[in-house]
Amino acid sequence: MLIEELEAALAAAREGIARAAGLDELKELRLAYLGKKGTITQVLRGMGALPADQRPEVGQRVNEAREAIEALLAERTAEMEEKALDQRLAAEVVDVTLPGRPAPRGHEHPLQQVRDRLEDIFLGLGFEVAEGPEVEVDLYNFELLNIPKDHPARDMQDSLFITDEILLRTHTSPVQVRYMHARQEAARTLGRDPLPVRIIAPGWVYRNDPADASHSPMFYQMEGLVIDRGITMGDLKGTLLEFARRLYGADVNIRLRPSYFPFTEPSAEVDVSCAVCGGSGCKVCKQTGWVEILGAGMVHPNVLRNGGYDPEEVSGFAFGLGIDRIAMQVYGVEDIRNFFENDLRFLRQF
Ligand code: FA5
Repeated sequence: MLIEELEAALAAAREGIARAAGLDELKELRLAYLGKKGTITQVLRGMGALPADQRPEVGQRVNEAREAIEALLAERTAEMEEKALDQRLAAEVVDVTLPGRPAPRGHEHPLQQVRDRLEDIFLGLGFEVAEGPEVEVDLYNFELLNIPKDHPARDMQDSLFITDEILLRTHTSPVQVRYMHARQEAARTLGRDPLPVRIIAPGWVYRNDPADASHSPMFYQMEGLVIDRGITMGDLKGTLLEFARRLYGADVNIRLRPSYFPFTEPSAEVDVSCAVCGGSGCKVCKQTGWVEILGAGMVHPNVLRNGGYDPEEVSGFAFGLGIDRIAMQVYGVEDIRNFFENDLRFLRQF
């Protein structure tokens, strides 16, 4: 009796599996025959009522039936999965002959481009790049640069203070003494030679300057610092002339006008002959033939001392240029604010 039931169940399972239309249906069939309450399982349960001598045969038949159903299920499952994959492959076919969709490519901001160019020039002259923090302490931004608290020279740089002692750096000059300290430390602990110093330090600086055509409260500066034995003003002028020629062309000239910075003595403003009119006078140079590009001078003995160098033994020069102002000249941009307004019509020109 049980054997007949088993044969019938197996035949029904075969037919059901052969006719199943999808993977879900196969799952249901598995439950219906092999699940806890499935037909085959029921047959197995009914075996307890059989005489002991019939049990082995029926047991074997049940196992065979179960294996047969398992095999059929596995076969159809594989078949259906393969078919589904084929369908997906056919539907998702990639036509490699289609022309690609071009991804729009951006480019570096004009200020970054000019910064890179300036760095390249100075690296070519044997300088290294150094960096310092944009949030700076009063000590490095002013005091160690020979600008004590309450010194009137602080009025030259309207500053954005965070606390009484912490501010947004107003220039890249704090990197001068930071770098000197780092070199002296390396000399002490690693036995490195603290000379020569030959660095540039580009980066953002901040001032409480209202924005106008030539001023921005946030702008880019690049510091230069050279210290060695026997460095003179001639080295300063030669370096800056070479820099100006590599940037603007072989026929430009520079001139130094006496000026004042607390951290250099003597100090100078450096002008370059106008690259636009060649020095004859135009709108860019305000009819003077010259354009101011940076401040510079011989490092003040107090600053050398603050950095751990002996002014009796070594000397140095330093300069600080406004990258934004140079970018304005290089590209003929008349308003510095254009660089910060993120107008793509402007930025795409560079
Ligand atoms: C300084 O900041 C000195 N630290 C430069 C220096 C370094 C002198 C080393 C000697 C030795 P000054 O305040 O002039 O100097 O600024 C330097 C340059 O920054 C200016 O020539 C100008 O190009 C640029 N600059 C100053 N203020 C602004 C501003 N608000 N917006 C854009 N550029 C500015």
